[in-house]
Amino acid sequence: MANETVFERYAGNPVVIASAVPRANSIHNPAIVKRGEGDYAGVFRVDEISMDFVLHVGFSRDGIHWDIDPEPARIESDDPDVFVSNFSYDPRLTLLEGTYYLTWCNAGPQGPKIGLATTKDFKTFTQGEDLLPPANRNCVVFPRKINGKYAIFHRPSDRGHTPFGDIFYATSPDFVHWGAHRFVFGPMGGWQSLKTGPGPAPIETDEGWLLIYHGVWRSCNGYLYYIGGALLDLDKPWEVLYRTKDYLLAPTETYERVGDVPNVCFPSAAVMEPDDTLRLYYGCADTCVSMAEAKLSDVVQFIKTHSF
Ligand code: BMA
Repeated sequence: MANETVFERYAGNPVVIASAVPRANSIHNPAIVKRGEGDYAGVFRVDEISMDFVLHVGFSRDGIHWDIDPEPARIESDDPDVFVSNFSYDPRLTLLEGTYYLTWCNAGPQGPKIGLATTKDFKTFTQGEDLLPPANRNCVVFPRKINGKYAIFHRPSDRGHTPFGDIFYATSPDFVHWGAHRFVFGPMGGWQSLKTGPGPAPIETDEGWLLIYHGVWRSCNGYLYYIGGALLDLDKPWEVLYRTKDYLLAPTETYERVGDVPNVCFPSAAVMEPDDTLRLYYGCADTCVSMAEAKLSDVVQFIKTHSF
């Protein structure tokens, strides 16, 4: 297949399409975790036939065939001032200290902001205060504390189709107060020359934190979304060790090129499988969900040998 270097697309892509949910116009950009053999759970972005953006939970035994709840996820708070917006999109999930942390873009009239909820069973989610105020569109939680603090990558933005995108690192002692923001990296030449943003939860490797991210190139016809990877220092994750100059995946298949927003590969979930296999889930053309696999060691090696 065109442009495959390390990741090999699943031959049955796309794995989830809009017909999985009665009210869906499209389903894409999912957060997915593997809870054990034969037990996958996810939170999917569903753009409804009203074009409200809502989150739906799904379950799967093989990570390929999914049952998506026809009703939106039950994300609840005792505080009426803490609520899920009807413009909720791009969830990310991280298992941290035995609890799943869900972050998503909980956009409001003041712009995109980062929502936060936790769950242990994916049946109900307890919503907390928004993790970050406007304008911020991407946030993912690290799977462990770093130097005694909780840690995130996030991506400040504007209210619109943000023509910039730099990834920042921040920490918190209590998951409430976030600070010590450090610039990690931003746009560089080629396919990532307009903006960048963090994808799935960082994966700890011997060579540093693996961050799979999206990079955007602006052509005369609009934005194109690509998938890249970076290795970041384990103790100082704002320090970039290596970062792909060549992309890991680009929109070339019909289901990546054609849809509500054409030419989009948007990485949002990564699952480790037996035999060092990394399974990457990504949204395609803001319309459906696809999957690609690679050996984790090959991804790390590719990033090291195809870096700036
Ligand atoms: C980004 C996000 C994603 C989307 C992408 C392409 O800004 O909104 O949800 O997949 O644009 O439209």
